[in-house]
Amino acid sequence: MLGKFFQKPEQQENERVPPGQYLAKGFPVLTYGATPQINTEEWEFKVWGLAKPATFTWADFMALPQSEFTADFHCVTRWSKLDVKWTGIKVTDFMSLIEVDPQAVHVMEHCYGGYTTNISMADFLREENFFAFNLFGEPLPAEHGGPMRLVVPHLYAWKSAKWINGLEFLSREELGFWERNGYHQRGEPWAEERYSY
Ligand SMILES: Nc1nc2c(c(=O)[nH]1)N[C@H]1C(S)=C(S)[C@@H](COP(=O)(O)O)O[C@H]1N2
Ligand SMILES: [Mo]
Repeated sequence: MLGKFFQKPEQQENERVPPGQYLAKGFPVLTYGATPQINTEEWEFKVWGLAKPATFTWADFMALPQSEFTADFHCVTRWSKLDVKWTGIKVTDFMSLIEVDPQAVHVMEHCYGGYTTNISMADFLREENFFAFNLFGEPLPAEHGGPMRLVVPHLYAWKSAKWINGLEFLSREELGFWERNGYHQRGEPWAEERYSY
């Protein structure tokens, strides 16, 4: 694991690196399948299921408050990257635009390209979650999920859907792509919730 692509955390970084993780040099790209190429003019974002169906454009998102975020990023394949700098829109600000049925307890994140991942409402609605469109001051590159991705810092990064284009609100938990293929339903890195078996 160590060598060209990984390094042992420095002492002061140690307490920020969850068990079983190594620091990546650079920012690896982890994608299952091809990278969708979506421009902001054609980009659309939908909500459905236990929510009033609605469609949003890039301009609708850009009209929401924007902030800078610094967050640590933990991939279940054992690399972590500390202090990733993003610009984005808080999930809680976006949620003020939509009407969700109080019966909704889970959310399926949908993406261009067909990737899905599930998250509980409680994990989704956390203050620190955001939709990101800039990475280190540049427009988010397509391979990292541009033009827009979700970032959920407190869970393994497979929950941070790249090319996100929809939220399906659910009355019960359903499993997304990796969760159906053996990954943990929740994926909390400090508890090493890697696999469901
Ligand atoms: N749409 C989509 N989102 C995705 C993935 C993917 O394959 N497709 N991979 C996930 C995984 S496993 C990780 S670790 C992170 C990687 O993000 P990065 O490529 O920007 O490092 O994106 C997550 N989001
Ligand atoms: Mo990952």
